[in-house]
Amino acid sequence: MYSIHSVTMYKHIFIMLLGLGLPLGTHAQQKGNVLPVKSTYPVVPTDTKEQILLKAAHTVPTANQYRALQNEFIAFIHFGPNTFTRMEWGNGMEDPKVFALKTLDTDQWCTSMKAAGMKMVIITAKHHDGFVLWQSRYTTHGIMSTPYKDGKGDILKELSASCKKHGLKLGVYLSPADLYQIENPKGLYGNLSSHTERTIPRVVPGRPFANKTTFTFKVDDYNEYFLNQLFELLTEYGPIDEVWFDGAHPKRKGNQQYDYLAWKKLIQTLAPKAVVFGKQDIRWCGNEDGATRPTEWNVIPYEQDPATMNNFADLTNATLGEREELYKGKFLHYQQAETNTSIREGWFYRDDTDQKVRSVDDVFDIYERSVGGNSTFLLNIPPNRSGRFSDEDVSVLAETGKRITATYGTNLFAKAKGPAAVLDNQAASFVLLDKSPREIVITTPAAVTINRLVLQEAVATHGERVEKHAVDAWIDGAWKEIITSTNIGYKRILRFPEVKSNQFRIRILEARHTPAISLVSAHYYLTRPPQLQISANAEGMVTIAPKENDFSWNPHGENASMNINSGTKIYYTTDGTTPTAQSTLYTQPFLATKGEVKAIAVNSNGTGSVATEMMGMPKKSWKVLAATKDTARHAIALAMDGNRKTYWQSLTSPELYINLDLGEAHQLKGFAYTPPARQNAGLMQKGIVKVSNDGVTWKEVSTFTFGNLINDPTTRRHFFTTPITARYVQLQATEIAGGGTRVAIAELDFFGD
Ligand code: FUL
Repeated sequence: MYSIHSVTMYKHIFIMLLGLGLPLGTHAQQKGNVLPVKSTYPVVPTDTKEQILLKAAHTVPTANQYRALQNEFIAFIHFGPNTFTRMEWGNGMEDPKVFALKTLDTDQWCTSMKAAGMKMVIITAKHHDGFVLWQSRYTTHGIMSTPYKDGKGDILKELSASCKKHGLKLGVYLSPADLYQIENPKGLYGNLSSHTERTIPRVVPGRPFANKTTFTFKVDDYNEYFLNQLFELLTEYGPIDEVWFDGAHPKRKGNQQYDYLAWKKLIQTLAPKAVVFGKQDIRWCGNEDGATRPTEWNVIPYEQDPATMNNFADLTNATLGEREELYKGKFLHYQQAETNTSIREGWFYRDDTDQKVRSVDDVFDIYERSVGGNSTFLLNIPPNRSGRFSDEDVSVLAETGKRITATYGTNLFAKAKGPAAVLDNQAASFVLLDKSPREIVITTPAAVTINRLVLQEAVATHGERVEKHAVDAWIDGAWKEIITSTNIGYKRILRFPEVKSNQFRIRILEARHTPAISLVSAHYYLTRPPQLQISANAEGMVTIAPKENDFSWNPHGENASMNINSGTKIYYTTDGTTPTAQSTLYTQPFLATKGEVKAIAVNSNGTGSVATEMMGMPKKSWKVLAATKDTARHAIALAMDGNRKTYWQSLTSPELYINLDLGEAHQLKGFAYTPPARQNAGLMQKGIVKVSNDGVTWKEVSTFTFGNLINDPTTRRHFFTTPITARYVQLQATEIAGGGTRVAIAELDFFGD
């Protein structure tokens, strides 16, 4: 049961909640609130758990934070000397001329970002190496000392102009860590200068500022340098909507401290609409992988008042913001998470051959988990050495944008009946679930098929309150629960196998206070039968799952295709016949130690291609009799652990071999060699197979050749002309791809009887 409200409908004078002993406020109150809303709530020692929870339920984003939440999907640009040196972290001693940029197309960046549906771009104006991308008055270590436009170029100016043209907001990353200022003899970082009064901006003859604001701060040399640069960035490049302070430090010096409160004063004066990342406004989600917490709370406990804090630690614990955590806080503070990761393996561009790009499935999945998980998705796209986004990145952005529009651009509840305040697509209107049962029923004029539901709470006026909820669909004359989930907050995207109905019900199962729901919309994601991958562990248990993206930088551990294509069914055969929807339904790993497993993925939009894998015999009773000595990190057991991501790598040796005891005699038809996918030292290009009956005397039975392993490091199979019966087998590498004197095996399989 609910009542419908809009922010202007109810203006009550706050009445103290008797019994709770909470402070009397005089603010105009929203219906559904029993306390004034604040972005930071102090907790007093006498507060009970209930009072703390109530305060948490009245902790809301500031106007700036709320605008930032509404951006949802934003871009990151890492660009600088590292783009040319192919490093992830520079050392600050690079000659600026290594930044050999000849062309730059910031319009192309913006067009691509817009196509993805991004609303803002944050650029590394200065990364840890200290090189600046703009025409700073306060250093020569930057774009002014490069050949680009004869030292007159200004990347930030070009980007800012493109952002205006394409309607994107702009943010700046200014690294507090500064290796140039550490390493150069006249560097200011950690130079032990004293804190004295300094006027910001420092006057530079012949380079006046149009903005005449000045500040006086008692700071040291490096903080003055930093403030001067912030002044330039915040006054000369149009409105800046986010200032990004990274916490990483490749090196430190002189116990350099940062006077963040001075930086904050400057930011709040010059860019009053900007949010600050890494400080009071926005926090790091805790990883760079694109991993998300299943429940992301934006109301966070603090030991001190964030308004006066100078240092903000990273908050990486999984239970952040849960009830038990809140009870420990001295302040409750609204601080949203940004889920930041890169579209490429690494933050900086390296190349278009080895550096992999995330698949569309992966980016779309992270989008749904982050934006639909109460956080903002900050995706890095590193421009290449021609000053452009590479083609693959452009196409992934475009395709992701298409999927977002195709899915979320159409609301299948547009013509539905139900509480108007949640169906009107207006964030300001909401439904208060202040009576039992706390539920919302929505009826569509005709049945709709959906597999996504979007829910939003009125966080700006009522904070985040829902802790647990469920969705039902009316099917065959009864309510059927289709999904349950935890919090909602700014936005929750629910994903479930498709369901067809004309009636849906949202039930709030647990909440911190009266829930205020501002939006419910329904969507259909066109699922695509994913490409499948069949794999077996050392015991021969076979798993069939959507193929994982070949992207090995900071793995997030999610199976993107599985996540976004829920409702897909997998069917398989083990007798070599082509599987159909009538074949065995895959529900759990099964044993198969010979022959071929074939599988298909089927959903309402079709059938995917057939995946085939030849199954090897179980490896659990194998023993290594002798082999070339292995490296400590890549032990020989990794060649037979059923995991193709791990590998054996030997030391260099004139003899590269492995002698195996298969436990008992088998009739062997052949073997499969899976080389390591990610490193190419030791790939077996040619070799000999020998067998033995005692493990001592060996007889050569076959030779093999595998071509093009470096470019195509996929599993290779070799079959013997006639089956061989043996208990002991030796594989000897006689030629390594690209030369070399070590051998590497990710997985070895023998095909037997
Ligand atoms: C990290 C930095 O060290 C990386 O280079 C990158 O800028 C990333 C976004 O933040 O802390």
